[in-house]
Amino acid sequence: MKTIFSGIQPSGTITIGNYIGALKQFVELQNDYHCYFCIVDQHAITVPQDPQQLKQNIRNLAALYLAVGIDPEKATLFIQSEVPAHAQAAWMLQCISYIGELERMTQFKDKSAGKEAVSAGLLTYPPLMAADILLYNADLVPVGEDQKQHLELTRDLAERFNKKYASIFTLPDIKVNEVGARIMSLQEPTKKMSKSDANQKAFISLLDTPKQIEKKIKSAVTDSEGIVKFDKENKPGISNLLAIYSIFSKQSIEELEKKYEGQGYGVFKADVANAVISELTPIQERYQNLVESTKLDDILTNGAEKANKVASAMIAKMEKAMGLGRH
Ligand code: ATP
Ligand code: LTN
Repeated sequence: MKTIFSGIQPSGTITIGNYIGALKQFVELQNDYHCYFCIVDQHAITVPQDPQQLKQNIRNLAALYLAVGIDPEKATLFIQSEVPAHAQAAWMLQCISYIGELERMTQFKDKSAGKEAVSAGLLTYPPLMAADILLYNADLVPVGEDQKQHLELTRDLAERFNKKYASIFTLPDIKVNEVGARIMSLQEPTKKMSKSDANQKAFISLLDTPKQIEKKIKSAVTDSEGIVKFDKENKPGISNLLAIYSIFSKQSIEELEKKYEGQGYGVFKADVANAVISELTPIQERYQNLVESTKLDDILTNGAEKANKVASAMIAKMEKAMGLGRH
């Protein structure tokens, strides 16, 4: 059976972008692959986090993974910082990464732009991500489109290591969904929806109430044409809502375009909101039952134990290959 690894940062409450681009695929994939799903808290601290809030976000994210349908009997769910091998491997991979290639990453450029103090961790984020994936010899990494560049770098680092030291890493392939690989901000539909956006109106979180969802979709930026049609270039706002609606209602974009022919944006937006609400309500109910439970702790402890076994064996191989210690 092939192996999958993917991670989500506990840098806020996950959005419908994370859900559509990542989580929803995870649930389907867990039946056919050996899966590792990670709460990448060490990635989250590459930008400032409030410690109390971070702790809560980690727990919430774990509960949400389960609430959307990740089954701990099938997949290994764990917290990155509870498996020290990630930081150990990241250091070794940093030492074969070039500053130039890290500086070229668009996520680094976006997140550091205009900031006075940029952490070194923001620059060395990709070798940590490569470590996550390579430690488990993952064959496939399901992510949103924004992670393509990081995946390419992961393959480059794996190849470099394999050539220079010993051929121990599997080169992972990226898996991006066709529709919904990039859900856009509701306020600036040319920018990706992001859970850490300062503007709360830009995203819908998985824990938003029906009222909040209705309001956010109602105030989503569109255009003045009044025609419900998919045209990413000229109608990014409506196209984004169509993509969201299509996924939540399981109707094709063409079907939806037909359905709303001759109608304004008001009815369309109300229906988009309803489709989102009806998918999120049962998830939120399951989440409420899990978030404060000891069952959640047991699942995470068990997950970390399983991940530790696999990852520490790979660390031994990496250290041996590089000549570290007394292996
Ligand atoms: P942050 O705002 O803290 O940078 P984020 O919301 O961009 O976080 P991540 O935790 O970095 O999300 O990503 C988790 C997963 O969700 C990744 O696979 C990523 O590609 C996917 N993802 C993130 N945003 C979107 C989006 N707008 N559309 C589709 N997929 C997305
Ligand atoms: N960098 C990713 C999150 C992430 C990840 C991973 C995804 C960290 N490690 C390993 C897939 C595999 C992001 O910002 N979305």
